[in-house]
Amino acid sequence: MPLIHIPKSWEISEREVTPETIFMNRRRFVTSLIGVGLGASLLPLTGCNSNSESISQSSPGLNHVYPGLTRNPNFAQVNRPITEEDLATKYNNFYEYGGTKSIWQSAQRLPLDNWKVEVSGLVKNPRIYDLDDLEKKFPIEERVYRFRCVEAWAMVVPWVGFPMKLLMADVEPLSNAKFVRFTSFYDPKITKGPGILSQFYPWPYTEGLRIEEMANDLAFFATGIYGKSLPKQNGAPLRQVIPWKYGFKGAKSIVKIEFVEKQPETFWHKISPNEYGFEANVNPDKPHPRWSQATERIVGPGSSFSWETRPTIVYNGYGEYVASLYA
Ligand SMILES: Nc1nc2c(c(=O)[nH]1)N[C@H]1C(S)=C(S)[C@@H](COP(=O)(O)O)O[C@H]1N2
Ligand SMILES: [Mo]
Repeated sequence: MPLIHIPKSWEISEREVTPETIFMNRRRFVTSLIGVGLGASLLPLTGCNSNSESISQSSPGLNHVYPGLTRNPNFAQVNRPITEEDLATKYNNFYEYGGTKSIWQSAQRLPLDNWKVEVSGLVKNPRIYDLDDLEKKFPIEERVYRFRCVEAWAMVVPWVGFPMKLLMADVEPLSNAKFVRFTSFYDPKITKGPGILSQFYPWPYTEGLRIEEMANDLAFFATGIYGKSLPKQNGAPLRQVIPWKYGFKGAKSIVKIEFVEKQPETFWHKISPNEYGFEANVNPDKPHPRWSQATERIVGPGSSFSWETRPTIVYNGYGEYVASLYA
């Protein structure tokens, strides 16, 4: 008997079959496609992923285990169970590898050898780190955080990594550095995006923070999850984790970190500024233009149709750490 329920298309709400952005831009895409002689018949390529929401069963190859890892006691309790590893590593958003939640296999194309992270811009000490440098230089710890996607699903993930403020202390931002921009790995031969329409996306994926947000205790660079190095689909080898903001604020597979004076343009914000604001703090009272943010669904086994619904918490429950940033 199959354990996994494959939902029929009529069981899935509009927001689940519609990737984070396609809806708003459908007209623009149709216009562009007609312009290049392709036409609207291609739209379902990215507009529908109806049987890909359920999670398949075999495990991805996670490798390196962190020995002697300690969980930071300040970030150990979230009053919800930790999401099963097999779910957190099989239900992903990573548009470089496709427009559905089931990209974990195609994300294995991501090449990790000789990974370098360039930190540049308005800093006293520009640096190029490799992974070894990062894991030797910064104390690696575990933190359990709530994780909330703008699409109104939520998980609890045990991240492994180090606070962003330690990297800031190493590079020493100059006084005119007001923002930071994070850039994800991009190579059009490897990261093909969710079908033909993604040629109109502003690759590479970029995200940004205010410098004070980056300096907050909670802002974290993850190198692992569940006690092991990050699987490729979760953003190996280095990703941002900003638990009081929607998930899209956390760029995966980071290759560049730049300190800048002006608020940087970012991937989703450029595609649809009304839907994906730069600040993007989790807020039950501020609906997304296409859906309410008052509740969220807890990612579980089987179809998203059956997942538990809970009220959204302002700042995803982290107001005690971050509310003063927005006073
Ligand atoms: N480079 C890159 N980073 C990304 C994304 C992406 O498509 N590309 N998706 C974002 C979104 S919308 C979410 S919700 C999280 C998903 O992280 P997860 O797959 O580990 O749950 O990654 C974020 N970081
Ligand atoms: Mo997201």
